[in-house]
Amino acid sequence: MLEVLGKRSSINVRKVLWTCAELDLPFVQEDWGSGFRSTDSDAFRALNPNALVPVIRDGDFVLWESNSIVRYLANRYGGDALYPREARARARTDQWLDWQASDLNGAWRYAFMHHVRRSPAHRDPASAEASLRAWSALMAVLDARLADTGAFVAGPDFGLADVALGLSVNRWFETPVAHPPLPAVRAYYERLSERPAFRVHGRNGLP
Ligand SMILES: N[C@@H](CCC(=O)N[C@@H](CS)C(=O)NCC(=O)O)C(=O)O
Repeated sequence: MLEVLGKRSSINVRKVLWTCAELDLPFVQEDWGSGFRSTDSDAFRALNPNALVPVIRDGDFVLWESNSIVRYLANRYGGDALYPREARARARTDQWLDWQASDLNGAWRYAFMHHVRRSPAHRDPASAEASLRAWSALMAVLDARLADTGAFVAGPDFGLADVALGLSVNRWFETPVAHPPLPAVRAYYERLSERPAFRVHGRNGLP
């Protein structure tokens, strides 16, 4: 059976758990990462040299990097459901998945570590403010896109881009800062909340 290594509180592990739930895919999950089993061991690094979660094991196939994992699972087990095969539809999904992993992730990091994790290494208020400004600007980009589709990130249908960005939107609302009004993002958050798997793995009180 598919094994998911990583703690349930990690935003990147939650992408994998949510995708499995959307695909009705049976799996076993083990808590790895800070606060649980340490990933800083030769045995874990043999699975992922970055010592990060999530990692999956599917038979003898081991894979790390959350967005690559969800693509693999949808490709192998999802048919056309979450990751369309048609070239342009797939490219649109990839565009938003890559944007989440690169630009959006990079923008929020300092503000999130400052306001939520209260990290000693992220105490500088000016850096937190700059990060929040960058994060808000990208959330406005997402808001414009969602106002355009009136539904999901890649278009009218729910898919993998929503797994990555739904969790990002949840993090945005769960971060205790003043949120500029982004009506399409707010409506999207409510739309996603109609999905039982999002309520379990996404909007579950964790940032
Ligand atoms: N780009 C990686 C990032 C993975 C990552 O940063 N994972 C964090 C948890 S969200 C982690 O493993 N932190 C170290 C730990 O918890 O021990 C991915 O998307 O999978």
